[in-house]
Amino acid sequence: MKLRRHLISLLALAASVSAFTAPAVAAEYKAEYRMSLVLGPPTPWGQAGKLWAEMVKERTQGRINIKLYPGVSLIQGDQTREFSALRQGVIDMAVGSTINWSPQVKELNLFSLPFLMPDYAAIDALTQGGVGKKIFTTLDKAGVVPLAWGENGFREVTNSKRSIKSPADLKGMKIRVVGSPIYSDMFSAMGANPTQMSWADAQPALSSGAVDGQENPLFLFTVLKMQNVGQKFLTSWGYVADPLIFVVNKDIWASWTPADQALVKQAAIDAGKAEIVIARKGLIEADKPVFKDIAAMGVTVTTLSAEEREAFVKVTRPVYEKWKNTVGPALVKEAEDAVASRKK
Ligand code: X2X
Repeated sequence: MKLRRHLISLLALAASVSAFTAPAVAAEYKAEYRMSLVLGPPTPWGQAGKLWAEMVKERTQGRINIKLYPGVSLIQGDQTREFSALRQGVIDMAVGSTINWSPQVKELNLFSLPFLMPDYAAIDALTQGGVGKKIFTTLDKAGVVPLAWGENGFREVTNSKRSIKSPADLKGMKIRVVGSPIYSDMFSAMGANPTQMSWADAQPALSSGAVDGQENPLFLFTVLKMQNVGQKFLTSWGYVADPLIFVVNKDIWASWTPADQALVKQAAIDAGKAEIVIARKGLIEADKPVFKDIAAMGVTVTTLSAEEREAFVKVTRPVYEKWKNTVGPALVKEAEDAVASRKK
């Protein structure tokens, strides 16, 4: 009897020791992790996700398998809910646009301040410097683990009606804008008639003519052949550029060993760098072949002179001032200084 009791308590001890040590030895890994993306692999954004997933699988020797969910399909296409879904664990990881997460993380509106970033060097000065670090601290506090930067790109405006050279040309034009309110403010300030909708809803709205125009990086124009849905006019104005951010849900991150965390982070950094090169291809060369390709599709391409551009800067300035307070004046000042002293 005594021996039996002794044996039972020994067994209980063994069980509790193994329960205690088990997570450290082999954390609970899921068979598959779910990565959310708005755009799929034909686009640079989709490539960012694909490259990250492939590098992670290879470098963790298959311990971490990631499936891509483009079209934000885990949240039925409602891209402005992506950040909340990430925090809640509906999504395990994402390569997401600062625009779509701005409703939850107000500092991310920084990248949507009109005409803050005049060129690619300006984007880099923000994402690769102190501003980028502050944004990552903010994201960490907001409940996700930020790992690396990628790029959606400069957003250019296209439409089915006429060439846009001045704000007057936009007057009354129905423009699809993303679900982040600063975009409605900007297009209203320019005299257009902005309509907020998800990217999923934007495509049929363009085809049916329910909206006259849209704004997005040019690779999307080419991939979707937007000239076939009536988008005959393109203006290159570079008013905003949206970076992408590679993130992981906090609980998922904590479930991985430190060695795997390091592999996932380095893979995100490497995939981000590679994707930024892809996103800029055809746009940074002196002859900008992407514009030529689009013109060859029968689209009228307008490039603004410095004075023409200035007219857009001027009408959107009140929007900049209003949103500067939402983003935080100190962060905006730091960003303006970083842009002013950028290496060109
Ligand atoms: O909805 C858009 O315009 C897109 C695809 O660029 C974003 O997700 C921000």
